[in-house]
Amino acid sequence: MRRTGAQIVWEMLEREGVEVVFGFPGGAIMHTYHPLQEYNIRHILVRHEQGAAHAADGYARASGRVGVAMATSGPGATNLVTGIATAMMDSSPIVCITGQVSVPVIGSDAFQETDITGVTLPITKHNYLVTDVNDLAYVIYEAFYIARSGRPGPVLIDLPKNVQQAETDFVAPQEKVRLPGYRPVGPGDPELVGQAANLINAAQRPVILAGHGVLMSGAMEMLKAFVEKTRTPVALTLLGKGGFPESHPLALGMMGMHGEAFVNQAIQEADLLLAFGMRFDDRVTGKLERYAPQARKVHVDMDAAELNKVVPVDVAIQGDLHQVLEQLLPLLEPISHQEWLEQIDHWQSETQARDIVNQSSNGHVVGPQAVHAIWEATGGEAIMVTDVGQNQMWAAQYYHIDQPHPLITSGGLGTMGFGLPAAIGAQVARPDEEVWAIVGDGGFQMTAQELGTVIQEQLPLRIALFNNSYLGMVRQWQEFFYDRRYEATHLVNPDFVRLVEAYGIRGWRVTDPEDTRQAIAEARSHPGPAFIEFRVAQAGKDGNVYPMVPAGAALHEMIRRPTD
Ligand SMILES: Cc1ncc(C[n+]2csc(CCOP(=O)(O)OP(=O)(O)O)c2C)c(N)n1
Repeated sequence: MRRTGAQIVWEMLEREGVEVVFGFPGGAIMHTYHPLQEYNIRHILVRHEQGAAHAADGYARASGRVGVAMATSGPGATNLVTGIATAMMDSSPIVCITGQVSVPVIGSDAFQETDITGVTLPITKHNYLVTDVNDLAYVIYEAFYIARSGRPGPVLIDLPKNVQQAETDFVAPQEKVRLPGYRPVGPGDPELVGQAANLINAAQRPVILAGHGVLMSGAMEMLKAFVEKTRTPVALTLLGKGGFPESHPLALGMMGMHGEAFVNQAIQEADLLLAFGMRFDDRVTGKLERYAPQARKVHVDMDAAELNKVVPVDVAIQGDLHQVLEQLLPLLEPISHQEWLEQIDHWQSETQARDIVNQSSNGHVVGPQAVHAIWEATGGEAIMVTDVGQNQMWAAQYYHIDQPHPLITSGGLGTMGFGLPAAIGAQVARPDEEVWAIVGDGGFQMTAQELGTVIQEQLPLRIALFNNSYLGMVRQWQEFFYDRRYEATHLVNPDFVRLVEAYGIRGWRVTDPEDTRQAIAEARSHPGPAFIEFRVAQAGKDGNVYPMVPAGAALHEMIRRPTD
């Protein structure tokens, strides 16, 4: 079979089961676009390549499959960079295909030439510059394998124009991928698993720290079995949400900088931390020197580079979490931990008394109350995507997830502008599910052009914009830690409802908290895309994210929510 490089791209994507590519064309990738009509792959034209990378990422997180983004050389490729870095930090499997100038002119500053493999070297799991069309099929095959296996991540394939044009005999790769030094892990070392079991059986005050790895390794049921046998409470990281049902009596909720105080307190007082598929990000540890000082620590992660990286542990097990839990379970003795759980309940009741959802709103629309209303209306069953900032933290705190699907949010990189395009990807991946994006007025304006994509693809997305006319999270830090100097955080905004209406999207504006439920109900029953602008409180008790661990403080030294 004679095929051009361009045809091989689509042949191989079809073979990898790719149904959709998010992209934006240009000179150096036009040859690849040309034969697209001959293949059974949907192309979604975004408005900016950053949107393509985030959409591929959102697609990957919502589907568990590899997301694909395509862009031209130079500015097209560099526009992908933020999305690639976002996917890298959150271990999201995407493959990005970029056009490149022809091989003979590489290095000559040809028109729209950027060394994108050089640029993305530290933010991809792997990348390729393909200089020979005979290598192309295997490179794509290997790229998908690398993206989805082991600890997933982004892979970039840079494809010079003459390689797209060149012809060769196409043979689909059949052999197993073999990469020296790259071995996605299986079970843990039985000796270490035994040591972990001894610590677990001896613990009086254990806490599980459940991270993204629980979902990624499909260990949700195993974790539940572990928790129920050992009556060990579970704290979740931001990306761990969905790995353990939040309505479970042993679910504590989110830990860390904006975790509830009782959760952080439990971690600080624990005598054993079981870190399952998480990486001790500084947002979850607070000051390291004073992190969980009495606790022995067991860490299970598939990536050896995470073990003993920031928190030295007593037992470090490299392995696939699902398999390690399977090994551990028969070694564990049933325990009730009655006293410990009662202690945590006591701390929790004090937190509940401060919960904003139970407080009067003083006439403001209050972010957490709006999230709570969306959670109630959807039964927590919608796929929730967030942007970054206060909106993100309120969504994490108040949108409880019981199903094994993630909160789709930029955790590691904290990328403003992620929300809308990632929600597009999630909606494309799950066309029959209700998908919500919660965004702030700042981050929304970083990628708002993707409203055009929403309309062109007629995606029934629900967007909740929390408008506080500020870069809210930064304004909050200025209020708490920078003498209330509100430098460079006030935003003069457009009329957002008119903006979305200009795109042909139905919009609602909520200024009175009494209208919250009605607007959500109307937006949910609207057949096409729907947008609600909530004019939320700008500051103070109703406008800040509580509780909060100040940067540099220990995890339990939280700024607590003021009470009425
Ligand atoms: C691309 C990018 N630039 C800057 C920041 C720093 N930052 C974090 S939160 C935030 C404010 C976000 O404001 P907004 O989108 O209005 O959301 P809010 O916090 O008000 O909910 C900023 C500027 C970031 N995370 N990402």
